[in-house]
Amino acid sequence: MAEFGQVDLTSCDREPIHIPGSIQPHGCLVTCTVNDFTVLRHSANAASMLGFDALAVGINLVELLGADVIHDIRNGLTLSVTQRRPVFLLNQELGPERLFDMAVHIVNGEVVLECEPASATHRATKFLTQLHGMMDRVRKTSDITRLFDVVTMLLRGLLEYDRVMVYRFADDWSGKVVSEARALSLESFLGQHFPSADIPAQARELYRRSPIRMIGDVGYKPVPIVQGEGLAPLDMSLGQLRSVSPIHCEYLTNMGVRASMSISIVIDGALWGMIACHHYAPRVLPIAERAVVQMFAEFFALQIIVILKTTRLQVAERTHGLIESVLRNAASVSDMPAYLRSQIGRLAPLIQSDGIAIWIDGEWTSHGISAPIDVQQKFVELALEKAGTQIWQSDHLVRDHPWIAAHTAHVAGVLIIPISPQPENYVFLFRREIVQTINWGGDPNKTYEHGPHGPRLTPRQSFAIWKEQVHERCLPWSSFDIEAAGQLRSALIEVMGVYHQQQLSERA
Ligand code: BLA
Repeated sequence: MAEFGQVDLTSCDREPIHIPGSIQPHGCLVTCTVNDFTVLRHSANAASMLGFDALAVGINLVELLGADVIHDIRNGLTLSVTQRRPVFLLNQELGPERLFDMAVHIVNGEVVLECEPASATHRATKFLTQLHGMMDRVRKTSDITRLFDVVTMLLRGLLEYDRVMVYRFADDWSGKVVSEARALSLESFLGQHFPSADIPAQARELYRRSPIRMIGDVGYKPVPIVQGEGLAPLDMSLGQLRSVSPIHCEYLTNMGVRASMSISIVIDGALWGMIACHHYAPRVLPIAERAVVQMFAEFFALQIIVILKTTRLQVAERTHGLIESVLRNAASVSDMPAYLRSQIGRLAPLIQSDGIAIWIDGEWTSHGISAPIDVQQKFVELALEKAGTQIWQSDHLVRDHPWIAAHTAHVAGVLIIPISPQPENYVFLFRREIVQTINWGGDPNKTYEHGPHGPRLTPRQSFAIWKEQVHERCLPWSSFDIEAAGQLRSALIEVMGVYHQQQLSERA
């Protein structure tokens, strides 16, 4: 594995961001043994920030912190172990007039205490009083796009970051800004796509496990961790103060951003997306406020699940209704192939596409974009070879069948649905190339500064890379699309089966 802070643009995904060996300077860190609280390591700023000159590796923390604080920490640890995440202990008095918020967790049998200077009158109470109202708004919103907008608007109002976005991952781990609330003076990133490399695989895995992270000031000077001989580097995956990849700091700096915070949205155990916040001046949100935001994000994720489940049912019902209405009179139809050909325009809205074709009894009928005659035959061969009696899809025909792709430049992807019990009749759905419709939506005149890694680390360059990666591909066929295709397949196989039976008995 590479060393933290030592990677370049081609090896970002090998940077061990969980063991940076340093922290951000808006707090300090002390680790100790579970049994007797002997100090194992501490950040270089801990003694001065906490006001304990005697703090050093090997000393006992109980004497420094006092029985009351240790009691709270022990209670916190029990919760941390059962919940598998840090527990926040607010307003701990660690010395005369030294008030701290503390995050406590255990990693590899070691207690990690992270302390951030606190004030007695923080805004967490305001946050908590607003939380209920915010949750009500979320609960009442049943449209997913509207939900994203409600969430970015509410969070920007609450947190006072300059920009709050909902960033949603696609199947290939590229991402799209699906909602944004921002200061009017900023250029918009709404609707913009970014390549998977911008949040590399190990960062995504870390974010799946650890729900929130904050960078107080991208220009910070990391504070090293001092530790006893022979200790492995501290795993800071669940840490609050973890030092952040310098490459990412450079990215933010190039954008003019000074502080950021992002919260994971995890659905069914997988990272679905993030709420990403930017501020154009340094900004540290106190632990208590981060805890409230984290709770709100969990509630947001639950509402997404509710909406996705409802949508799935609605799509299935709508598909069922549409197929029903097309096939209602099918029983009395004497020429089923001719009937289905005549209904092609009504089948088209079933699944979002740019064109549909039906190949039935050796005849091709289409609606919207389609293929020239010589290519039609190739599509049928492709269907026989790849689909048979199953649904088959490609969002990248150039890769999966270069000859077809070369001869139908406007078709980038296809969904093939068998519609008879024997593999011979098919519905084809076609989609155009995705980038044909998407352009950079940010300020076209905006020029970005860049640091040692050059211009790659800017949103506009990211977008250009994403565009290159999806070149010649269509919008991927979603699980909803495949389910709808399955419903159509079952319904048509049934009517075509009956039709073929009738034909056989007529011939007999
Ligand atoms: C982390 N990259 C991140 C994070 C975001 C992004 C949101 C989470 C950290 C945070 O909260 O700030 C990406 N942020 C974006 C994008 C937008 C945005 C796309 O606002 C669009 C508007 N980053 C790169 C490249 C590399 C890279 C090219 O762009 C490496 C080759 C690395 N990004 C990178 C790393 C992290 C990261 C290593 C993890 C940072 C950490 O947590 O230590």
